[in-house]
Amino acid sequence: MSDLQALETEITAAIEAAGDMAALEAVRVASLGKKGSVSALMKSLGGMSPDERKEMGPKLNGLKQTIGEAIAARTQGLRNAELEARLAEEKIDVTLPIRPESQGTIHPVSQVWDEVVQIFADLGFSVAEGPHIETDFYNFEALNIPPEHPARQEHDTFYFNPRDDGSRMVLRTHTSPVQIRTMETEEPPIRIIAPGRTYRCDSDQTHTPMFHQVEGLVIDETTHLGHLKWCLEEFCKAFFEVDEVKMRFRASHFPFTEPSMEIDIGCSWEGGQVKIGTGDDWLEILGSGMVHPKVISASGLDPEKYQGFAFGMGIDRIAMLKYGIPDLRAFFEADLRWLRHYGFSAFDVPELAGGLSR
Ligand code: 2U9
Repeated sequence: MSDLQALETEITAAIEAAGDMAALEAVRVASLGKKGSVSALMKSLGGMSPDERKEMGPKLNGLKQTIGEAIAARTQGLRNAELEARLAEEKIDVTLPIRPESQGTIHPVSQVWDEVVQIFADLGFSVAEGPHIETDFYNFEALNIPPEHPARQEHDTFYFNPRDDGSRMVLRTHTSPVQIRTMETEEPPIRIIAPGRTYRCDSDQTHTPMFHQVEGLVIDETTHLGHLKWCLEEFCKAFFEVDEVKMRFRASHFPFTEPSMEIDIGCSWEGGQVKIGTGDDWLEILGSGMVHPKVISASGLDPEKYQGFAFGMGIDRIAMLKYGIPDLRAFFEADLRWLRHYGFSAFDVPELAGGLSR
């Protein structure tokens, strides 16, 4: 074996044996570095005769290239091994149960929101969403609430600064704009609920500037008041988890429905606790009615062909009723003791088959 071959064998063996990047770098410096063995041989070319140089030059260049390639291959091998080791070490088993010390809870509003969605999904409704910052048209005009209508005062609206054309955007005072937008874009039959945040400039023991509503809308060619009554009765039984519920439909007035009804459910009070379903007392829980023909045509549908019903309720309010929570303002104070007391386990996912709440 020639000296050059012996050197190549020695260096490539050292490259293969390098266990990490630092060891590999040391082999590179010792061979191809400024004072390395191969570099020294390259320098010796200058002192050779032309014939010797002709013979040795290509051999040394070949050696240099072989070592360079061996170093590059080993570098890649070491990087791959490094990555494999990291992946093995940092592997997370997402199927492991959560740590017992985890103290997060699901807020009652989120829980009740999910319960309502589950019940209406079972009745064939889908969930619709829309912007929180709305135009006057979607929040008022299309809902048969023209400027100067007395209902505008009741809505305690948060207005944004006027735009160049004088119009002012509003924080939606109800989720009704979502239904208008749905009627504009979808062909009946329509069966939707619109749960979401709503905003009114009002704050006392029973009102917060931001609160949660869920509204519903059914539009088809022959939808009538009987459908409304059945649907809301089914909702109340499922939500309060009772077999029978006494209901009272009281004539009311909303600009967007005609006729309009407020719905009370029977209840009784035992030891300061309300019992839902039976009894001689009443609790108001819903507003409802047949959608006003003007609202149907403002959304681009033909009121001669289509009719339907709508309803609305406060999620915060029905959460308080169902879970015996006395103070609305505590909902939004982020008090950990309150959340631990009234919050739900993350495993308590509401679903009808297993009972909504356990
Ligand atoms: C369209 C047509 C009709 C939605 C309705 C009510 C009655 C109602 C209140 C309940 C308590 C609001 O949270 S609350 O203060 N809502 O009484 N809402 S009918 O009617 C609509 C909505 C959209 C296109």
